[in-house]
Amino acid sequence: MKIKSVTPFILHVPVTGGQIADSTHTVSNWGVVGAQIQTESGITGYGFTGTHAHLPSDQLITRCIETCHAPLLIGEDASDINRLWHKLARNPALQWVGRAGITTLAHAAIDVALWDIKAKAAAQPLWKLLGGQVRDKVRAYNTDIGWLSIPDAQLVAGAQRAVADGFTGIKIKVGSTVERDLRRLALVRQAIGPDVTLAIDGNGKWNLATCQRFCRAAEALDVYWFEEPLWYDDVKGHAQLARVTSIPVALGEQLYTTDAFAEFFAQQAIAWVQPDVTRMAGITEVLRVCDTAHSFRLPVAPHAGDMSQVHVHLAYAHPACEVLEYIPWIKDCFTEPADVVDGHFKLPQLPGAGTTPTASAWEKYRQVTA
Ligand code: 0YR
Ligand code: MG
Repeated sequence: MKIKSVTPFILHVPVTGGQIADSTHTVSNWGVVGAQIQTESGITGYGFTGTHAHLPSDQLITRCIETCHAPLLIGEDASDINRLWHKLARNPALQWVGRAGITTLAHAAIDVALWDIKAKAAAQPLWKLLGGQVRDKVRAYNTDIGWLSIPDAQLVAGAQRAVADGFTGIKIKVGSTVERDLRRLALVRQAIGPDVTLAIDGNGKWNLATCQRFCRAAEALDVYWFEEPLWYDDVKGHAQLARVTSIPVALGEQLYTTDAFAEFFAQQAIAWVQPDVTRMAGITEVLRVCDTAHSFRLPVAPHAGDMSQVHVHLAYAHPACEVLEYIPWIKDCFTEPADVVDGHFKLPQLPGAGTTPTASAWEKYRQVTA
């Protein structure tokens, strides 16, 4: 399966309601920025990272794919995923300028595309190649009802609608003011009752003192996890917060490497582990984090930079993955959307990694890559 071509692409897909915000980001489109890899045997694979659809930085990623990664891949055997992972990650010139950031996001797209090719060549959905199904169902939790930009009444209505639709888990954003966020959390808990898991996500906005104050009051509301309470890289802060609150600390969506996760494990600063195949260098690197999490008996809840198109395969196959994020922005752009029925993700059936775009999405959302 010789690699014949590596072609970058960018799709910008509108989010629900035209615009959403968390504590640090305002987003109108989701960026699907990736690589199409063609083999001489005729199989085409797709992989992508997830961005805020900021075209200039998206084009840094596609340029890295086109001018730095493609020359390292052309002529190689696409099925040599482990060797090619190291060839890209340990390339002396690229690790000098990268190791995290643009080069890793580009690498994520490449690694996922190679897994897509491998699964298509085997005529199997990716989860079968990852060892097969370990659970009957993957529970979904809904993030799309909980943005910070949604007014209180609409937030409550959205949470109730999600529960009526069958979701047994939701997540709402925090990180505005302690008073506003506590009010909203209490309103939602009251509206959904005690049986639905309710997580919160601060997107790294607050400091330790604010988190401690918030947690003291929030503990009574049965919070499933507090995601990214503090700045992403602050290991000792998360460790300190974890020691003083009973609310489990979740993080990982902004971490690029196994080494970054290793520090959080070592300091017992993490209770829910949230790697992302679009942030780390693909499935290959995320599997390492999932295995390590499992060795500490910590649950994994992958972050959906891919809007769960790829992670649904991982979650069906890996014993550590207990629950998976649902945000429906881009699912209809793919030949097999990551759909949720009765609060659980459907088991993918088509060969591949769930990353093949439809012809209409390709036509409608395509942006120039340079
Ligand atoms: C907006 N999920 C997240 C949105 C999401 C972000 O940037 O994508 O809130 O990535 O934190 O858990
Ligand atoms: Mg998050």
